[in-house]
Amino acid sequence: MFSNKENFKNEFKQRLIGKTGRQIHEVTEDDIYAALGSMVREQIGQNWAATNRTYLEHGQRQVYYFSMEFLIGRLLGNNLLNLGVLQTVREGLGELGWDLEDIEEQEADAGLGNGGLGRLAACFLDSLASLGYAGHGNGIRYKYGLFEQKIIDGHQVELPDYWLQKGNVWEVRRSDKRVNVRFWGNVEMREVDGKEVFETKNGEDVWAVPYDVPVVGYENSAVNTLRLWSAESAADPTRGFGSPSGNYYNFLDYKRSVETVSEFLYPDDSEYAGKLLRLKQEYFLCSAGVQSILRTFDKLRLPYDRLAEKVAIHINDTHPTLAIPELMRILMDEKEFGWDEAWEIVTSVVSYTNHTILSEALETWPEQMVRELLPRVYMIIEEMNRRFCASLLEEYPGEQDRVSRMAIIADGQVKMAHLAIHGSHSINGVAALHTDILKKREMKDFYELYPERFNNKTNGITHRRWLMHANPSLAEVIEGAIGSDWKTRPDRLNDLLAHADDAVFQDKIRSVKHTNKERLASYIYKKHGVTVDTNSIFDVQVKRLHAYKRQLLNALHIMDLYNRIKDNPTLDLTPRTFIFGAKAAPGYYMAKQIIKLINNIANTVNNDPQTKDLLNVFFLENYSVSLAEKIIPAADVSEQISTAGKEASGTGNMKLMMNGAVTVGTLDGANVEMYESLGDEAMYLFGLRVEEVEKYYREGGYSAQAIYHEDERVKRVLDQLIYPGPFCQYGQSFDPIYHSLLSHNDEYFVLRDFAGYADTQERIGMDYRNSKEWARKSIINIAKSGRFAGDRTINEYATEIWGIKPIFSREGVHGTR
Ligand code: 26Q
Repeated sequence: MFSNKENFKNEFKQRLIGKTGRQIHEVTEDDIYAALGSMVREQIGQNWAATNRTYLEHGQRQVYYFSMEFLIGRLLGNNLLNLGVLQTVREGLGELGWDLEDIEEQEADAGLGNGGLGRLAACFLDSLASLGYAGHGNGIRYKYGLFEQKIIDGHQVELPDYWLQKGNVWEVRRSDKRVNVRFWGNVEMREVDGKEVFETKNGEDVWAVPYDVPVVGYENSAVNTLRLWSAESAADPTRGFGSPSGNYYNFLDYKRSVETVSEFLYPDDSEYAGKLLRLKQEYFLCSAGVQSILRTFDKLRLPYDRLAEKVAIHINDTHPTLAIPELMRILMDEKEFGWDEAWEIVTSVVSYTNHTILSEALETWPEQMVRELLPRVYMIIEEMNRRFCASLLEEYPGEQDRVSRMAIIADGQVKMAHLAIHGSHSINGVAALHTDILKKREMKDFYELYPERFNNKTNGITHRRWLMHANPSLAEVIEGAIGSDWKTRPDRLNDLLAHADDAVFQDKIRSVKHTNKERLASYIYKKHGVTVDTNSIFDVQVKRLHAYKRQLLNALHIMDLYNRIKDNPTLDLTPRTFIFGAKAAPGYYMAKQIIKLINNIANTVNNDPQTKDLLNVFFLENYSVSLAEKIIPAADVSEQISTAGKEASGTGNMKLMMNGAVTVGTLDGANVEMYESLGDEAMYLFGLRVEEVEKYYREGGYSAQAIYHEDERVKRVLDQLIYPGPFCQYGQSFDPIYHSLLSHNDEYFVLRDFAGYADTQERIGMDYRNSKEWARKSIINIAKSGRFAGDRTINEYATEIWGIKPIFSREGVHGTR
């Protein structure tokens, strides 16, 4: 089908006509997308079946990555790239008069995630397949992904994201592989041959129906599976629905209520809220996933005590922790294992990644909710807790305090992190600093108990999507300089260092950046009707909106720049375009205020004749994977300015670095490791260090008020938050922001870091003028970004946590058992 351009064109035209029943000049871009998508899907299908057969025959351990989120974005372009037919298709379509990029735009983003954690899962799937590992995803097929964001009058408005509206060419519904998930009910115990046997009766049964999405490896013919579960009613409409007249409506109500389980993705809130439906979702994912894994394992006809040889389950944060008691339940209640043997199997199978430091975000569930919704699972958790506490008391005689701190159930809450740590053989953080904080502070007790379980796996991103696909012109320039080895060995990007001072190469890098900036500028023009100066610095902050990420620091600094220009219209500033993209959780009031503030700032600075040539601000609505692919290649400056100690890793920092943006950042998360590679010549550091932040928290001694009174510039911008003026017109005011900084003493040290940030930004503005030096910094960033490729990360997980080896390679399949 894709063997060469002519074949492709012929086959494609025929299908297009066959599929639409229209003549070639009548088809729409939608038709073209659908036809191309189904053709690519078919091509993948061949390899998909073969891959599954190979894995079964090979008999090696397979990894299942359990995650409530897979933020995969669009698949057409990436699948074409990984199949190795992108060029053929782009040219073929071009000759037929169509632009592949426009066709790609027809695909809805699969926005099944909030941000970093969900996107990481998607990057990992790409690396797993591309490195030839047998590693699959297990998630939920939400009918509605993360909300679509509109900005109306500067405010965020949320709309439902019905991404399946036009259908989804990539998924295959597998009704034959559905499994039953049971909620509620009561546990009955019987004695059979002197053994206690448990069964849940009168429960509510829900079908979990899998929709499989192929995950295509890069030019290695491997196709792994992302299995997404959808909830369907398992009830028989002819039975048990009240009075004869009420049956039908009762049934429909019931059906709808059951199907809400996979209806929508919960937005990540700043504080953890224990919602029943979310708990249902988590159990639904875990129970369906575990059952499906065991079915596959059954094909091997091996005893269950060998499960861990063949299966690894990795849980993405604590959200899928119920996989632990669920696997215990099945092993004991259905496979007749005793507690100790089952426990040994479970802990050998499961490993866990932590992604959060913020204690208010740690997941806990009311004990009673778990007991009622999942009675048998609750019994198992209770027994785990009993045994765990008893063993702790033995380990630490007399230390009742420590035991209470570490308990899995305490104060009427089930603590998911404790459950996850106790039930896993490996616990990892996502950047060196983060893992360190887990060991020394957040999970200190557990680290003392299980030191061998803790390890670090610094995050990484897929260079295939974030460089080769999102920034093809940069990929081409890189290839021109160092060949194409880096495409399968991203660490080889390092070879670019030899070209950092090469004036011709610098020119090429600059010109690629400029082209990308023009592309983004035309997007902005379409959206905002404003012409952007592409010679200005494109300064980008794109990420979820959170207080700790400090979009507010960036915003206050822009207000200050505005003030300085107004005071001195001839101020010598390098023109800048500040670009924001961020969704706020719908219930996160402060975050929404910050969005409104940024939009007010944009309105003022973009329209003031004195500032508009020096300062522009754009808040681009609906930040998503596909918008990221447009923004990131165009960035000159990358804002990674979280309060030190708060950002577990960050991954946007890596994407921007790989695309040649220069970071202004704090020593937080993976920035620390970026700085180790880049040093001061290629990265701009500022702000408090973690130890200083901790010291302030411990000892007090920070006064936001004092800074307000001492620093005139700070005082002025803060006053502008509440008094009528350029940023608060028509009686608006940002009281809550103002008070969070002054009355509540600025929890995230925005004011404390303000001066350092402003000075650093000033330096950036001046340095940017030296275009040779700037290009050099940019090249060093690209060169050193190989360390942050997901392939490196996945190889570490594979060898150090999962104990697996690649099965597919570009040369073929590795030896069978
Ligand atoms: C939990 C319960 C109920 C509803 C929502 C949630 C929920 C959902 C998503 C809680 C947290 C999240 C997402 C967290 C997240 O994205 N963390 C980020 O993970 C990245 C990948 O490791 C890191 O790079 C970031 O530093 C970290 O913030």
